[in-house]
Amino acid sequence: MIGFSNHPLFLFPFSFFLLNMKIGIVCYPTFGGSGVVATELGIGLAKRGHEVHFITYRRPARLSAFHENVFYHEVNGEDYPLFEYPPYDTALASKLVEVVKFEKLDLLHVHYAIPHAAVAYMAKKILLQDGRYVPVITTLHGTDITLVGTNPAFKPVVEFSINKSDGVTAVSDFLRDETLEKFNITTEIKVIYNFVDFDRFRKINKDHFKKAIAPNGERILTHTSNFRKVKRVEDVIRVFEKVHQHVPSKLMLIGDGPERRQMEDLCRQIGLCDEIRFLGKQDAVEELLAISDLFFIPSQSESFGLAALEAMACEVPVISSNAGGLPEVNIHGQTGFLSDVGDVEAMAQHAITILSDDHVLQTFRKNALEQAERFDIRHILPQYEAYYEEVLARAMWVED
Ligand code: GMT
Repeated sequence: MIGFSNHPLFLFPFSFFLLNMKIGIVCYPTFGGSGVVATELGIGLAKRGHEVHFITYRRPARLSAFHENVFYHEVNGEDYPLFEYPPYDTALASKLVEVVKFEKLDLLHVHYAIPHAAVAYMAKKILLQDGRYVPVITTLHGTDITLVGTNPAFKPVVEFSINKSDGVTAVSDFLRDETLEKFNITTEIKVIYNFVDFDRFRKINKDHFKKAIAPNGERILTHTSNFRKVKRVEDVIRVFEKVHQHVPSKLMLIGDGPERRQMEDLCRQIGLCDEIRFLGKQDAVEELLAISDLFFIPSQSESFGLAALEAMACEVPVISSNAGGLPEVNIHGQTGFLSDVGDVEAMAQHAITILSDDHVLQTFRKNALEQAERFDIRHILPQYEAYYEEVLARAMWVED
């Protein structure tokens, strides 16, 4: 730690102490949870008057409309016959240097540590040569720590770049603890939970949808994910198979990914193709949650479970595994039920308990909404703003 007064360079962020900041957001632009959180955060910050610059290789999925104060900078790497894999990290670092310099950004907030934290550190060092200090905040989302980050192919760089970030946040207590346990972390990790925007996720009347999916008033059970192994979509189908024997019901599977083909085969094998709808990727997930009676998230590992929170905001109770941060979101016996990973029998019993009685279902719906309100974007977003200010203030005193 050194004081700025005796530092050889002028390490001031561009507009320190201004209420409105210029923030660079780096994320994966795809349908994954980290990209969703990053995009919604950026849009929310822009609505509060900050200037937000998204820097990534494709326009983020939830950034389709025009938003005042929001800018998008696409990273275009040069292709060259020598490259088997175009060097995205280098192209991103160069883009960060350019955008920070010319847009006069106050800070960079990178989502998902790999490779963003290391790339941002490199950009920061390059900018430092010009006497510009851009603090970097890294938000850890989940598999960057729990699955991918601990792989020896990445671990030293992930650990180094977390420790070199000016601020680090994790999306649950579980993820913070897991990071401290699995890595040699020398910096503080602040927990800022995932959030939900109630302007978008709320129970709205979509009776015509409901009739199309469940023409005879069947209960509607829902799962959304990227159909990766970690999501255990097979458990969803196995649970549904059992529930369907007791409760007239339909299952909506939303999303797409590597497991989808096998899941379609499974539905054919068990003869439930007419009861299970594969809806693929959907932009308006909230409209489908609005007609749902129960949500499944039986993941092997889940640092928070944003999909569960979005369901709860639409008054949908949750049947989940007890993995990772899910117990911080879904409260056993109140907003839904939690079971050990893979315990299909228990999950089915819990689902039947909720679905068999209208009064029970209504109580769980009400509790789910109340719990979701704790994670309202209006509570969480100011936590990010306060943290940005804290990091900016601290950045003046930190050497690198
Ligand atoms: O791994 C994924 O499923 C996607 C991943 C991501 O980073 O894109 O999602 C993670 O981040 C979300 C937003 O913070 C969390 O709500 C999810 O729980 C988390 N997924 C896992 O931990 C598996």
